[in-house]
Amino acid sequence: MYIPNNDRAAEIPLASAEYISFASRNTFLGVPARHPHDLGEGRVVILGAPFDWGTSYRPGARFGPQAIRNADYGAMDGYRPHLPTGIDPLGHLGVVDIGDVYVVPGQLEISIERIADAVAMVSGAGKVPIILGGDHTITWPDAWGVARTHGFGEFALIHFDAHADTGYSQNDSLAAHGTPMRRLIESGAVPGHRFVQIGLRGYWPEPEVMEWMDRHKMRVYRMDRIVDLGLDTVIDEAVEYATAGGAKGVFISVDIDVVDPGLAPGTGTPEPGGLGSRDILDSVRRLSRELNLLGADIVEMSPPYDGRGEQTAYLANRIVLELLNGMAERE
Ligand SMILES: [Mn+2]
Repeated sequence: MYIPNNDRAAEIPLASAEYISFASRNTFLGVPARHPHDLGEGRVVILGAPFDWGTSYRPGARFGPQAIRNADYGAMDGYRPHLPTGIDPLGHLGVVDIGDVYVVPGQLEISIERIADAVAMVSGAGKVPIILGGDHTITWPDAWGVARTHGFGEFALIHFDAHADTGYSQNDSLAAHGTPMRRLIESGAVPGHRFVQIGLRGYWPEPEVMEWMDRHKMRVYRMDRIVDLGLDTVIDEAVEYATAGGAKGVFISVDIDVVDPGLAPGTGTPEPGGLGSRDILDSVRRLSRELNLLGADIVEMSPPYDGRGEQTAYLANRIVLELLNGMAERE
């Protein structure tokens, strides 16, 4: 285990741009800033994990948290009344933002532990953590951190992605953006039978890995199956599956590459033929309305590859808002 040669840094699980140059400099749409040891009365805490050293191809997701927080044309006033419901989910849920985890560039293990500690701190305080990534490696510490509070094997994980992310290793590393779901299953944090994956397509992983997933009873909805069944039916089944066997709640992980790269090009491993923007927004809102959301992350948003209109950052921002709207409607 790497210990940084800096006692002050080692004590700080969270940090602003004071410590890492690519950390966010403001809060999500201007919601109140809080400190992890003083989270206040609200139900939801936003935090960033500007980590992209688990990436196998195009990097850049370290700039995701800042881009997602800022992608909006409105005032940074922490107030966003939703047209369909009239609810301002930011105010209704008392959403606050504690900034970005002090991840250490190039250091996988210490960064992962710090992310897990920060998420566990939020979860342990009875709040719902929403983590802005970062590459998909972070879902390992994100869901692991939630499991430290809510119990190993006690909740479902609904995973939107073009890729399964169940590889054993990538470039001989167990921690990488193609392996987090395998780590969660192996550790017992989220057993295979509590996984629902939506949107898989393309040319990875190989058949042996798909067989491993089958053996672990993961529920997988590939894009071709979604086209056959219709997305509404898939979400109906996901809700049913996620509550089966007494699961306490759900963690939702959205890899932005589940959306077609024509609509969301700002990502590291684009795979054509994905969901539409409307599809993902409606799906996450429905899931957080119908299920007990214990945590969520939005990952793989890579600003250097985004379009001139910053459409991927805008979409990621709205995915967070729709998740929050669903939660607010549920109450
Ligand atoms: Mn992924």
